[in-house]
Amino acid sequence: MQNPRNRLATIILFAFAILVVTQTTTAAEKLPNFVLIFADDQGYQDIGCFGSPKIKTPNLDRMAQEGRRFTDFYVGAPVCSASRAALMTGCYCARVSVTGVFFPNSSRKGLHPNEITVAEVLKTQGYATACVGKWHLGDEKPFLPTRQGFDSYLGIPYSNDMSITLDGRKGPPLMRDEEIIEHPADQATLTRRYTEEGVRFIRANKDRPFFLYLPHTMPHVPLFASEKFKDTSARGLYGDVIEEIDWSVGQILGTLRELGLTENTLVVYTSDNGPWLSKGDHGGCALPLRDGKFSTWEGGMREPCIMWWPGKVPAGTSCGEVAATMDVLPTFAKLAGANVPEDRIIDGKDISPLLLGQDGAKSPHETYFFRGNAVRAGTWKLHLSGRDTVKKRPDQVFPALYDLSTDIGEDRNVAAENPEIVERLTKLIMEHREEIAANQRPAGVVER
Ligand SMILES: [Ca+2]
Repeated sequence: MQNPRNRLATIILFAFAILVVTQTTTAAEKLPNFVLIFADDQGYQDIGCFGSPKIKTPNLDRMAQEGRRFTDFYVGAPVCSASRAALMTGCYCARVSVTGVFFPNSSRKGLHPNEITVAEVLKTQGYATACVGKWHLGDEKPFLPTRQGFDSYLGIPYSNDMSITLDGRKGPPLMRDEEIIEHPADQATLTRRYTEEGVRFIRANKDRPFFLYLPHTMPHVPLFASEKFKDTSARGLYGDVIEEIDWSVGQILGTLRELGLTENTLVVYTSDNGPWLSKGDHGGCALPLRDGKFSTWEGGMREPCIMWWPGKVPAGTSCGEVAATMDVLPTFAKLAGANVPEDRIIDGKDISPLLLGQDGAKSPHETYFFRGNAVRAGTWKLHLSGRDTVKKRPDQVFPALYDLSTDIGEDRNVAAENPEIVERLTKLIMEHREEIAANQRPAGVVER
């Protein structure tokens, strides 16, 4: 028999233990899920609620009605690999020395395995993680998603116009984890199969925090739509492809609704870079922005973006503050209670005040740099150089200054009228170049 004092102590200890267990469980239950849907080469205008005159996107439009559109949302580069490096690491792509595009079997390069991806950050909080779609941060084994924080992978590891030859057959491979399971990949079924894989992952992990990264292979050329969507859009095959991705978004959000996960899941939709304009009808549209993929004009790096989290992200709103894909890592970390790496420079910032619609929330970026040759500061954008990929402008001179608040199409160069602003922004670009050069980390290289 315990004496009364010991019994009281035992009871208090027991009650305290229950409290601790309960609080820990509650905290674990409250960790939000993340779904990041990343299209490939989709233009600023290629969603109904971003102004597409012909492409029908009822699911993305509903996502925007129930969530928040970001109108001034940027990617890290106007090409695939570099853009993905910024998204995954929370850094300017030059910081991690991934500024171009990786090719299979030739470059032997990839995002350095020592880089800490958003998936690795979330793993520290016990998240289930999956990458479904196009990786494009290196196809050698040490660079694959399974080596960068993702529990599983299904997809083509690079662009769908890149090819390898196996047993005399050419084309891109479909991989599961680290093995090729289909070659060449049956591209007309990819969007559907990625969607099914994503839905399966959400269902399997509905009772624990999860991160689904869904970087679609489409609408990068060559375009493929399934039989159900082929020849259905008023915008031709490109429209078919986007409308199938829109269907996919509907499947993902519908699954979250069905499982009762809507109030605990942040879904982000955007694209890796602007439209490939030289592909004509098979490319997208970035209007009213200037130019597209490969360029640092707005059309190359400003993307349509929708964030959705019913009850948290204010419904039916839009945000015109500057935000970027490199903000994803610090923002997800903040919302998941995870630490942002402190042993290295991370350029991205926590934009949760913007997505949660906090009163008076402002962009954390006083400056945003475009490949080290342009900068946006407030509504000013200065280019020290640049090129147009389709509509050539022989009269273009540099430095070129635009006020995006009145000239979103970067059409009227007002550098001559604003020498002090040109001088100030030029200095910022120079300082940025020097800072990156002094604090650059290497890409990964496989020795053979
Ligand atoms: Ca791309």
